[in-house]
Amino acid sequence: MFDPKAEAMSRDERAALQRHRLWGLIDRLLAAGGVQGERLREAGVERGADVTLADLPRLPFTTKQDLWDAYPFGMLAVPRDQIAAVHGSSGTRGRPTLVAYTRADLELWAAMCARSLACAGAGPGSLVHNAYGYGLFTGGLGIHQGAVALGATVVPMSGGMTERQVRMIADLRPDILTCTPAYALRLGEAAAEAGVDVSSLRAGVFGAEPWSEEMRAAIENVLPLKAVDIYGLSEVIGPGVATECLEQNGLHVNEDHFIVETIDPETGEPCPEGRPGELVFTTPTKQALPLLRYRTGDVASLTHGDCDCGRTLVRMSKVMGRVDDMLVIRGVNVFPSEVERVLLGSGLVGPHYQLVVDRRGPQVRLIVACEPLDGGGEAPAELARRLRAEIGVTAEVRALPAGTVPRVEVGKAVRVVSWESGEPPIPGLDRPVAAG
Ligand code: DLL
Repeated sequence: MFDPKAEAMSRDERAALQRHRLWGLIDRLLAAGGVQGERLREAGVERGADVTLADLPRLPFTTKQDLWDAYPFGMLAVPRDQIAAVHGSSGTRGRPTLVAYTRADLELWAAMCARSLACAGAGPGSLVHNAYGYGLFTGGLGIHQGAVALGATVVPMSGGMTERQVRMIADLRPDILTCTPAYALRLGEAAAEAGVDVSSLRAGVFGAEPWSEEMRAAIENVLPLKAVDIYGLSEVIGPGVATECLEQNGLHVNEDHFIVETIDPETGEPCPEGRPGELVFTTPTKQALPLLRYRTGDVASLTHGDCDCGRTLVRMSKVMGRVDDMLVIRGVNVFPSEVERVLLGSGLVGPHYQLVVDRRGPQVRLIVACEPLDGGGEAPAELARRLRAEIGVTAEVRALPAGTVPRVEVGKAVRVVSWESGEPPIPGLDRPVAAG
C-alpha cells in the first residue's frame, strides 16, 4: 500500500535517513573485509561517520565483474548459513550473475515489490496474474512475494503456455497483470485471437526489458489496462527498485533503500539532473550482498520534483537501453529502443520486430525485420527513410509475413540478433524485399 511516511517524506528528511543508512553500510562493508571494504580503505574511509551523501560520487564503484570474480559467494557480507535464498540472472550475455538474500533481505524485497504493485493501484483483495518466470530469475518469485505482502491474491502462472494463461485470465478475472512487456503484447493478441474476455484487467506492471512509449501504446491497444513500468536488477534486489504510478510519468525510485546516481559512462563523473547517464545504485539496507555504487550499465535520466500521486521519491525515465546494447552502425550510435520508437510510432507495422546485425561483410549492416500491416507495399522504404531522418541510422527494412518475426513466450524479448555467417537468423530474411 502507498506508505506516505516512507514514500512522501520531504527531501531533507529522506537525505538524513539515507546518510544514516549509508554510514551503517560503510561500517558493514569495512567489517566484512571484502573487495568493497578494501577499496573504501584505499580511498581513505575508515568508518561510516566519515562520509556524507555529498561524498558518495567520490567513493569507489562496484561492477558486475566484481560479482563474477567472487562467484558464487565471495562477496557475502554475512556468513553463508544466514543466506535464505539465492537468485540470479540467466546470463544471456555470458556468465550468470548470482545474488543472495538473508531473511531480512527477502522481507525488504517483498515490501518493495508490494510498493510497486500498489503504485499500479493494486491493494489487498487484488488478484495478480503473475506471468513472470519463476526460478532463479527474480521476476516471478519477487512479484509473488510482493503480492502476498500486499495482501493480494497471486496466481503463479510463470511464463509460457499462452492459451492456458488467457483462459485463466478469463476465468479468474484478475485486475493486475505482471509480465514482460513483450509477453503482455503476446497475451493481448492471443486473447483477441481466442475471443476471450479480459476486461477485468485494470493495470499491468511490466518490466525486465527496455520498452518504449510506443510499445506502451501498442499494449494498451490490445489489453484494457494501464501499462506501468517496473525496473530492477538481481544485483540490487530484483524487481521493485523503481516503478511508475498510474500517472505514468517516470519511475519512482525507492531511494530510501536504493540510493541512485547517474554518471557519464565514459568518465564516471555525475550527470546533471535530466541528462541520461548510467544508473548507479547503493543499497544501504541490504544484508547479504550490500553494494556500494553498483554500475548497472543501464541508461536513464533522473528528475526530482513531486508527482501528482503524492510520492516525493526521485523519478527515473524509462531505461533507454544498456551501455553494452548500444549498436554502432556506420559510426552512428543507436539503442534498439530508439528503433522501436520509430517502428511502432509509424503505425505502418505490427509491434513485433527484431534487429539483425549483419556482420558477414567488411561493414556492419543493420537489418530491421518487421511485419508491415499492409503486408509489404511502401512500408519498408518509408521506415528506412524515417530511421535515417529521425535517428540518423541507415538500415535495411525487411517486410516479413505477419506472425513470422520470432515471439518470446518465456523470458526476456530478444531484440537484437547477430548474423555472423551461414543461414540468416530469421528464415526468409535473405529473400528479396517485397517492395520499397
Ligand atoms: O530483470 C528484474 C526484474 C524482473 C525487473 C521483473 C522488472 C520486472 P535481471 O534479470 O537481473 O533482473 O535483469 C536486469 O534488465 O539491468 C536492465 O538492463 C533490464 N531491465 C529490468 N527492468 C527494466 C525496465 C530483472 N523496466 C536488467 N526497463 C537491468 C528496461 C529493464 N530495462
